[in-house]
Amino acid sequence: MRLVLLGPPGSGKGTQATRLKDKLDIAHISTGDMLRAEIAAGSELGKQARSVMDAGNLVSDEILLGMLESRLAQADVSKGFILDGYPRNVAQANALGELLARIGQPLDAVVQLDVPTELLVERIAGRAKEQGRADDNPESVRQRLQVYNEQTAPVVDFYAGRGTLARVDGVGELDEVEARIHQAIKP
Ligand code: B4P
Repeated sequence: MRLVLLGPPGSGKGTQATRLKDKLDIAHISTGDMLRAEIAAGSELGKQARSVMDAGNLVSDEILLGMLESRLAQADVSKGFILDGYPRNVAQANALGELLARIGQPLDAVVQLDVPTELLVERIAGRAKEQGRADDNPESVRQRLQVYNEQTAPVVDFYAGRGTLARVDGVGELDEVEARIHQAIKP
């Protein structure tokens, strides 16, 4: 199974991807986690990404594509993968399509998690208290939501136009949302 999980910040992409990778025994590729690991390691890439992420903006397409290309070349990906956080704009969606065609691993499904904005803000505020993630402050969250509406929402239309999109209600208990995703991606 090769799956893309789409949704605004706080919609539960990371949360559900972690569950799905265990159940489906596939790789979980979170571009946000990969970038945070670069920051934690103090790499040059991490230094470039840090201020962009803290402000709630998107890191450059070029950096993301390079990162993704090397991740998709790793052995564990051959059993399938969930992409969590990529693509985040239409240029990334096109680049992903070309990359997957080149390596002969086309997508099986694209799932969009729908959650109302008030609930997104509430969930992220909850995580800010628990984990203190640098980009979970109110200003950055406002910017992340705006970036989502302007740049990532068109990606949903991109896949809807290709007939590969399933929309899933992301409101409810974690088990309920997970069950809806399994239902949506059933062959
Ligand atoms: P991400 O790490 O992808 O962060 P996110 O969009 O906020 O979603 P996340 O997956 O972490 O949260 P989730 O919804 O699971 O990106 C961070 C930054 O990295 C971006 O802003 C950007 O700068 C950069 N970046 C990443 N990918 C990029 C790309 N492709 N191009 C350019 N830049 C990129 O969960 C949020 C909270 O909700 C959690 O606390 C969770 O416990 C809670 N929650 C989840 N499901 C719930 C439910 N059903 N009920 C109640 N709470 C729930």
